[in-house]
Amino acid sequence: MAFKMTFRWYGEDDKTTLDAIRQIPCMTGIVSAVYDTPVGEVWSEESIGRIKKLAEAKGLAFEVVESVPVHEEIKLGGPDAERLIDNYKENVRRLGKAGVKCICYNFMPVFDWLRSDLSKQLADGSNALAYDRDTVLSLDPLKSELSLPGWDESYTKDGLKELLGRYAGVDEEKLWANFATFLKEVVPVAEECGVRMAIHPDDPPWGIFGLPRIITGAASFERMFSIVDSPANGVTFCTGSLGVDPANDLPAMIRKCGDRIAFAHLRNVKITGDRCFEESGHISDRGSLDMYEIVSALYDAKFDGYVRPDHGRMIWGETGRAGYGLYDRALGAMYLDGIIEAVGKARGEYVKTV
Ligand code: DNO
Repeated sequence: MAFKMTFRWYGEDDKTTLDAIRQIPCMTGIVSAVYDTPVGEVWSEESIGRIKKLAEAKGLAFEVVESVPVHEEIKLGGPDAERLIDNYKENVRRLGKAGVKCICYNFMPVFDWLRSDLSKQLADGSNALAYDRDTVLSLDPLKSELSLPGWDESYTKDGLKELLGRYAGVDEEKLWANFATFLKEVVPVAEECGVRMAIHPDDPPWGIFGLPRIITGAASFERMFSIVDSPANGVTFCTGSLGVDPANDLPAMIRKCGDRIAFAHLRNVKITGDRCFEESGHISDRGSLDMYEIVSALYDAKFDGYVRPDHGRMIWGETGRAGYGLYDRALGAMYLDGIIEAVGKARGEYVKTV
């Protein structure tokens, strides 16, 4: 059992520096990715090696990649899918060779995570990401000037229109079939390389803009495990993504699939209405999720993997990448570390995060 505390770092352009990250007392490593290569292509060993070298020079490990993005052609099952899956496998091999143990990815068509507001003012004067169902329903991605955190900025309006058009023929079952093809090809390679694939749930866990979304709760996990039964076919248990659907009983899900959780994104969310939520501070008291119960369930499941605080609010006047400032994520990490220590010591099972 192990909880290895990590922090997401967006590379050398990130305002949050490795020097800052190393000063958060519980940090063991960073979570990062190669950002200089177009989606779908093979990452150079130099670029991978550079992240590792920079991190290790600051005493931080580089064992988790978030993300190796899955090209839309693969999700669509398009004519170029086979070549792109081969590239993906090559990335898994190269990352494994560089010491990476866990690869976070997602299978969300077109959009990654989606919010209607990137800086909603909270009662304490901080601001955070929020999602309002009616606002999202009123949006037309082809018309509105959207700037979304998970949005691939490289889409032109025409490119996006064409892409959305191609998805018109892809329902949930078709997406599952394409996902199965991907898993059957990639998971065995990961297993061979000592890497665990960790799918990130859809965020939010329901369909948007008419696009199918399939990784939404306990049944999705069971279905994907049945496609390829391997410890390398794992999940990123993102409490904030799964937790906005009250039907998801997170501690129960953790107890059920705990040995498949390779990576845990631990953050709180406050459900403010039907399909409406805001991202609160990490502590249980501020949100709808009980973080103590979640950590306890991870202990019950004999969790052995990486943990990271997730989106933070913007506090103390900080500005920067929505959800990914330094201060509130650092507070979150320390809070989580405290719970991990307290639960672990009470059970006589505490394994230090560092
Ligand atoms: C958002 C992140 C996601 C995540 C991807 C994984 O903050 O959790 O963008 O990195 O979905 O592929």
